[in-house]
Amino acid sequence: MSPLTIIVAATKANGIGINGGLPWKLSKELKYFAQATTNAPEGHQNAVIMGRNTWESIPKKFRPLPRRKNIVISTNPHYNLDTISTSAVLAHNLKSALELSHAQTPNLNREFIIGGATLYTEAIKLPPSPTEPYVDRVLLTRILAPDFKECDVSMSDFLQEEIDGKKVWARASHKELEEWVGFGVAEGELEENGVTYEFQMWLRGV
Ligand code: FOL
Repeated sequence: MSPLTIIVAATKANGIGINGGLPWKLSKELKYFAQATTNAPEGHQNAVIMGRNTWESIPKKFRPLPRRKNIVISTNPHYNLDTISTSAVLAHNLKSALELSHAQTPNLNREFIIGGATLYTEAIKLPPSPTEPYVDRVLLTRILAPDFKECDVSMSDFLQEEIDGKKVWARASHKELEEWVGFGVAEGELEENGVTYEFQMWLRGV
């Protein structure tokens, strides 16, 4: 079964959002998000799977995110995506979202879980299986400074999880990150509007 990738930008304390949006304005970081989630071999397309709050956090004029199948999860059976585009579809739970992703995306390449906190937590809990989808990779943009202590949404600290005293997640090299995303990525500490951050990739070890 196809692996899933989480993509997220988070502070060192795992803050990811405030007031229904992102805590920072990092245009190059968002370009990286767009490129990493869009890039696919000729004739193929990726899917981005998100919770309803994340869908609503994307400015109306930018959604559905172009050149990607957008799958939005809401448990509300009457939720209206409010778009005429067929590239956005509604699912009512993660399992059906993954089924829809395959059913609705001919030439499906990769599937990304793009948030928010509730969906990250649910996706990370899918147990590794040879036949069922599970998260084996995290594209993390670590926001190094400032702290953004005012964040009102945080992701769980799953990268620090241990089983039998052994870390579940291991950081990959920058070269591995570039090879996987398929384009050149700035390395080390980057700066935009006084915010410093770093592009990282983490892989499930066990
Ligand atoms: N992961 C990372 N690394 N950074 C993020 O900002 C991020 N944001 C979300 C999920 N994972 C992330 C959820 N929030 C857009 C806006 C908010 C958002 C996700 C995407 C958005 O407007 N994306 C456009 C913008 C491209 C651009 O400005 O160049 C896109 O086409 O992807």
